[in-house]
Amino acid sequence: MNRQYKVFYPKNLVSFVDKDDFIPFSSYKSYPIEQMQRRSEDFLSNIQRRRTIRHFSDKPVPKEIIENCLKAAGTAPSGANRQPWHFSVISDQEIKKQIRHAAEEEEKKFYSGRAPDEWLEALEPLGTDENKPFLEVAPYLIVIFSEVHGLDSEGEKINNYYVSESVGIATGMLITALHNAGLATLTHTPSPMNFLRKILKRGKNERTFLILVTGFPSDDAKVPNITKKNLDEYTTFI
Ligand code: IYR
Repeated sequence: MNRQYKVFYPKNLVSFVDKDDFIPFSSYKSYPIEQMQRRSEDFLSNIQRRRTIRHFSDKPVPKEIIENCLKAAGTAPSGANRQPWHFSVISDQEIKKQIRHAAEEEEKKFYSGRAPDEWLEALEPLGTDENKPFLEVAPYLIVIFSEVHGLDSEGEKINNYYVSESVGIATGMLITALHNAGLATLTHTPSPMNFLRKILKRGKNERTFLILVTGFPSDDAKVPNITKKNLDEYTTFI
């Protein structure tokens, strides 16, 4: 069969590929079972050390490390391979300050009335409040946008599929890559987040997904004394 399918790539590059134009999966790497066992254990003990932190150092992080982690995120699977994400990476001190001020404005409203008491109670163990100094202190703020729909070269809408799932997966891979590189992160969601699209001059077809704050933890960083569920609490094998 030789049918041709229209395929949309990021940056609205439109091309035609042949449905039969599949290539061998030569990047696949297999390991002996014992090695697989060992690798899964090693990965588990590494990822179990990940914690969300709110106390960052201003120690600079080489841009190449961030770029590599973003490239790792960019390998994420996505609905129809539309890759409906955009990462705005902010190290500019002035923009960080603007973001902090705008976020704190929203958070003040959240903590002093907008959030129901029950939500504030749920947040108590995390010790969060309206002050967000980390938005200025951390060397990088990665603001993640979901592309609700794409645009072709004529400005016509291109559908994206499973956008939240796709952007969520890419974000998870980014968090994992940053942790693996030796950086700490905070997933921060000031609500509402519309101000970020304006400050960062993103298109109307994009929605702010979240801010990923990243850098080194400060020397005196503390984390809440909370635990994760056990496997049997969130899994059923059938
Ligand atoms: N956006 C607020 C509140 C907040 C909400 C949730 I759900 C959290 O897990 C943590 C915080 C803030 O960042 O303080």
